[in-house]
Amino acid sequence: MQSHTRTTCRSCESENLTVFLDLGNTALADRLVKADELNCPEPSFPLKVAFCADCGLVQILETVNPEILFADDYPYYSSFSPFLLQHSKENTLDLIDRRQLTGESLVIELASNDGYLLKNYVEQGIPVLGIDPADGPAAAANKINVPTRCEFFTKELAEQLAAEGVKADVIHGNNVLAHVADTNGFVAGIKQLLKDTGVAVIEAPYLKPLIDHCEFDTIYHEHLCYFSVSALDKLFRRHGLFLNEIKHLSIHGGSLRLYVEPVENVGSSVSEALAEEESLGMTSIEYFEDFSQKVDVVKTGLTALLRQLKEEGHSIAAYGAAAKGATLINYIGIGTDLVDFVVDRNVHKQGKFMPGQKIEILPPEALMERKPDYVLLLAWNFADEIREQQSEYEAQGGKFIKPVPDPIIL
Ligand code: JHZ
Repeated sequence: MQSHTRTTCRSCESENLTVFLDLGNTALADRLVKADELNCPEPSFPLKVAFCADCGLVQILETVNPEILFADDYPYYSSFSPFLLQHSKENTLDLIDRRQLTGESLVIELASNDGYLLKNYVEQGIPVLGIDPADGPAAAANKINVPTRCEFFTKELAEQLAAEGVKADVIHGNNVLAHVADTNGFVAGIKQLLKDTGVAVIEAPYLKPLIDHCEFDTIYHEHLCYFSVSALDKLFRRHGLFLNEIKHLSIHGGSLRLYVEPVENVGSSVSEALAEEESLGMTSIEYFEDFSQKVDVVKTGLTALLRQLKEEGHSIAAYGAAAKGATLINYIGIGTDLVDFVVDRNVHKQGKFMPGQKIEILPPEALMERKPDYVLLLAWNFADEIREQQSEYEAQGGKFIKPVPDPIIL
């Protein structure tokens, strides 16, 4: 089966779901099109976003088979962003210190990708285990001596590992909780693998900036859930885990780092966030009701801006063959009539084409070679890093366009 449509909440299984945004039938954001596939039909799936009135979880209704979503040629490699590498290193050094980790400890990462995070523990002599279902990134991790099992993390795998005596002091899970179809099984698996004194440190994009800054492009089939603190709190408690601390992070347009433990010790960061969400009304559907209109304002504004630039005779390219870029260009309808090419540092993406709109992906050097007048920042979350690298392009008169929350020329 390629996909199925849910009628109950991914967390609490209530039927009280209300759809507040429909992005239409959409191609898969990380399924880049190869040159010899350009004339083949592309699979596309509904992308409807709903709110659960019982536990407050925002979620998409369609579940695409993970074997299709995270297939062998899954192109996302964490190590292409120096900012992400630095961010991950600081996280590990902080935990080594806070939890007094040693050569006797064990750190597990779920969705460990190419070993970008665990390698920091390996360097300090701390034992690690990576678990990731994507062949390419998992092989890259093993190559740099980050032991990695190429598998999906499920409740069953957790039971198997626990039976082998594997118990972790720290479990990392960055940008994975929102990706798993069996949300409850995944959290139950974490509980199973965590020592009584252990901590799960989980990063996930935060629902509040998504709504406040109209980051609708971060919605795609890989992201099944869009978490508020209150929905997370309920999810963990159901499995005997407690969300004791959160940190707000700027990464990916605004994320949360969650510190989750088997013992209850809720700090002020969590109680304050719960109170804020309650007072803002994020725990009821009204908060989300005008989101669809806000998305259409971005659509109209960005289309008008790009069309005007084209009419004035300017050339436009885009930066970042990001998954979020696929949602943006496909929902707004930005094709090769507006954008000539996309650049991306990730060598696994170069030479392929964006899903849906089939815009060619080239190395970043193409910007200086072809000198487009404008560059649409599809990876707007890395705007500062990208502009720093491309300072020569800007110095020579090139301009960047940031699409959200309001399309602007930087
Ligand atoms: P980036 C990914 O989404 C995929 P994407 C995934 N589904 C997820 O959950 C989120 O991350 C969190 C490139 N780049 O990271 C690299 C440059 O070329 O925002 C990427 O292709 N030069 C797992 O894909 C893209 O831009 C650079 O200097 O939306 C950025 O994609 C930098 C910094 C990035 O995530």
